[in-house]
Amino acid sequence: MVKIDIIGAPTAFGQPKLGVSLGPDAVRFCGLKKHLSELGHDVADLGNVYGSYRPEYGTHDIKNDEGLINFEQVKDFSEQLASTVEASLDRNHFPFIVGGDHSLSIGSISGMASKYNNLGVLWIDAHGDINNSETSPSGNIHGMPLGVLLGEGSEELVNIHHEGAKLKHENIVLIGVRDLDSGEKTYIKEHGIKCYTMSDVERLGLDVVITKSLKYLQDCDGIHLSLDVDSLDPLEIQGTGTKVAGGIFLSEMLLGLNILSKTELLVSADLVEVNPLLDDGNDTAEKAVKIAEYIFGQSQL
Ligand code: 6HN
Ligand code: MN
Ligand code: MN
Ligand code: MN
Repeated sequence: MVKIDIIGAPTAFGQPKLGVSLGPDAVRFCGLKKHLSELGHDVADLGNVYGSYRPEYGTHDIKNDEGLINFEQVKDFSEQLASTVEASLDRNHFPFIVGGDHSLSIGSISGMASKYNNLGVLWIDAHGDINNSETSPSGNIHGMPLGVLLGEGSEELVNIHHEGAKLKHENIVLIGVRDLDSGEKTYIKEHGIKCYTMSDVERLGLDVVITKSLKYLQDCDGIHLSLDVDSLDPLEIQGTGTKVAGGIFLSEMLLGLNILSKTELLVSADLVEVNPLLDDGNDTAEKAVKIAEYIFGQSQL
């Protein structure tokens, strides 16, 4: 039994498309709390975290002098979310953050890093999200959370919640990537970051990739999962803002998560980039709930 805190993170400031801030409620409407409770967990829904800026009033034309879009909004939201996540850890609960765009991981992982000095991260995503103000082709901060958490780029973002980098290069595993920017490729190679591309997932199977990743991260003091739904194949997932062909199918994802759910090291998770305004009905949120169930131990038997 896990004491799960569902934390809604309805931020949209990290990217340009309307609707991703509705993700947390779309997932709630599919019965997230009920389904996780039925697995025998003690589940609380803490509601949504809001910063000082309401997501529905987001504009997408404010760049700071480093070229970062909605910098103040992202910084402010990240501080709020980090504090909420840290408070959840103070109660010995499992923070489960539902987004919202992927810039939210700056906040969630900064909160985690206040208690974990050697946190491991599994980043399941079509993208690397490891840009910084210099390498980003877009200025969208949802493409930069890992860069920020590794101490790169904007100092003010790097110093959110506590000063300095929150993660070590050797404690990160990227899984399912198939759309890396050239600066990201260089960075990953230069720092020797562990990376299972989509081709690796196809060759080995996600269950094997997860098994190898857990072995690789075995000396960490905890593992955080950050799962971007655009890691899944767009044939199955419509409701997300940056779709890339040739992704993971849901059945394969569930197989991998089944392995992950068995490790005691898993201490927190983000489920991000559900955008109901781009969806076919509320299908992506339905699938997100299925994914959540498997993170928390659901199995087919
Ligand atoms: N995501 N690499 C592109 C960029 O703008 O930096 C896309 C990022 C997508 C981010 O999906 O969370
Ligand atoms: Mn409790
Ligand atoms: Mn992402
Ligand atoms: Mn992505």
